[in-house]
Amino acid sequence: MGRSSLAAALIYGLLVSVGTAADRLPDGGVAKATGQGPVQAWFGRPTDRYDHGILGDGIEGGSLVVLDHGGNQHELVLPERYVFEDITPRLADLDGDGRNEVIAIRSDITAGASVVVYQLTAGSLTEAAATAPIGTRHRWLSIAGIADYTGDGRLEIAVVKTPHIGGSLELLSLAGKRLISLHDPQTGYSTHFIGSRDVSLAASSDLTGDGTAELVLPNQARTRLVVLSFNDGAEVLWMQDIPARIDRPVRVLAQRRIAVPLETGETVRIELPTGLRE
Ligand SMILES: [Ca+2]
Ligand SMILES: [Ca+2]
Repeated sequence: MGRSSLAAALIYGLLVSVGTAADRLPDGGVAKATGQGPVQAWFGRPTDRYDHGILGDGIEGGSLVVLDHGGNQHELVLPERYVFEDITPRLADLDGDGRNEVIAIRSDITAGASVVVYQLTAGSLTEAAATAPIGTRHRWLSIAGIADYTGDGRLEIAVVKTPHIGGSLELLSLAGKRLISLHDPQTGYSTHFIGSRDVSLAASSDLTGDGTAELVLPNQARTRLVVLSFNDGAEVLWMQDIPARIDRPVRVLAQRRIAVPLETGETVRIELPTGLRE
């Protein structure tokens, strides 16, 4: 092969590789899980067709790619009206059948973001359930966490809708083909700020030792940390003002110990009081 045809082949190779499943979203990660069904998941076919760019750049996912427990790869390519306005998909067995679901943030270019759940059935990825889009383009939501927040042994999805303009926290449960909201929305929270590649600043962990996860998240101004329980309706267990805005995801270091990264570059360590709830 001569130099020019080699160069042409290289250029052709580059061209055909753009937007294929082999291309992972540049800043996206690979979710991994044990169990049956999808055990790895990532976003593919990067696209700039949605002019929103609140997750650090204007490049969003155009497809969802999974590896199943048998090592087979499957891809779901979104229609042009959607993008995955997300970084890394989440894998969790929401209905307790031993097979993982894939949970993602999908935005409709004209109607904004929704939570979507996919299942791998009969060798193909299919939509199991989705929330209605927020209703307006450029309106996003943050998947704040996935855990058993209610103590019934099933996982819920904690979501903060429109975290940049007055966040509204909802707890979603997969019920058949629907994602139902378990409580009245709780306002005043934010788990994302514009430009951050951290889709959620929140942490989900059993902080009280009762066997059920609590949600630890910032308030709307990101200057206060709040611990919420959903054991018996949404209940604020604890809150504390923070000396600067929360800048990166909070981390639970031990049952009552939390690390809170601030925009100043410092990380504040907080010891929760005993007796939040026994
Ligand atoms: Ca399942
Ligand atoms: Ca639950």
